[in-house]
Amino acid sequence: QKHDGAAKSDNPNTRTIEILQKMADYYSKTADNWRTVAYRKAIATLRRQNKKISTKAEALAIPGIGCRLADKIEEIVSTDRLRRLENTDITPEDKALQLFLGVYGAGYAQATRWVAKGFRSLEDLKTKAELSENQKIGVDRYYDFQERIPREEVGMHGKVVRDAVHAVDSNMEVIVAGSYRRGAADCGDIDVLITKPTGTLESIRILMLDSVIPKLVRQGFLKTSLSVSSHDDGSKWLGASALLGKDVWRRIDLLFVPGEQIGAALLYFTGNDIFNRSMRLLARKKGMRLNQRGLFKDVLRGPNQVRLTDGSLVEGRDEKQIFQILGVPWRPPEHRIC
Ligand code: DCP
Ligand code: MG
Ligand code: MN
Repeated sequence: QKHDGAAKSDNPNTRTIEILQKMADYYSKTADNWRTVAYRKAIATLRRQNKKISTKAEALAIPGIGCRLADKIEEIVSTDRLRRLENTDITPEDKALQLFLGVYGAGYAQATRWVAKGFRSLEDLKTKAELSENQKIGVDRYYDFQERIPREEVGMHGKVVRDAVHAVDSNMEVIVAGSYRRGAADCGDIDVLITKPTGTLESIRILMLDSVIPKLVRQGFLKTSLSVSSHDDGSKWLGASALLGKDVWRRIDLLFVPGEQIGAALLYFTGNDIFNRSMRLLARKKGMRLNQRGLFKDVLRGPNQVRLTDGSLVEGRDEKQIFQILGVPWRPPEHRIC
């Protein structure tokens, strides 16, 4: 499902990677984070091999690939498929669960509850379930949100936002991050960072919420907002957008970033999530802390690694500096898939 720039078709393990990717996609939909991470790590490792891995023993010899994954790799290579993916005895409940997991705003717990109540189709949800506002939109626009967005269209949504922002302040910057910045051929959503070198979060938020967003709504580009959970700090606006004359809604995230945090925000919102996890871990090993607001030092930790203080800001504005301070060679966005 993911088609990031670094996928190499001349890799001898392409077919294995393709099938493992399907497994990873399946597990990520079932919210099985542990397996998703294991599969994605194995895929990244296989991408780096320049000879074909055919047997369990060969797979096991590679650090980061455990016993069960090694079994699966051998099965894929010798049979050109993976039974686990083609489970023939999929029950109607399984099918409904898979369907409901695709509803925007519905997690694993919610999807399971719907199945338990006897719902089996989107029509069932529409007519019989009590849906939140977000879930209603998620059901109505189910197939829109499921579709991958071609790279070119992501760029066009970015441009609409950029033009509207520049119309009120030409010193603002609008950067499309996420998988788009990593060079992906298609994206799951549109992640837009909105910043200004001298701007505070408050000033950017006021400008966006009072002026730019209402204008984009009137223009017919922004279709709806999707409410954010209660622990939102006011630094984002999530919703849906559509290009003029096209009735296909895309998920769009507008992220408001103070100028002094743009480097850390770029790093975070470019991802991917696994790469971010490894960078955060590295910072921690060096006694620092990395998040979307900055790189911090002198973070005091108590028993069980519980953080006692925020520490002091080391770098937030410059993405390259953050790599340098962490002692990591610069990696262009296209190479940030783990
Ligand atoms: N992110 C993260 N951890 C998460 C979710 C997100 O570190 N649990 C960061 C890394 C992501 C970025 O935010 O790259 C944007 O999140 P998306 O969910 O939009 O993911 P991508 O843009 O990478 O992929 P997609 O094409 O599916 O949108
Ligand atoms: Mg994205
Ligand atoms: Mn996003």
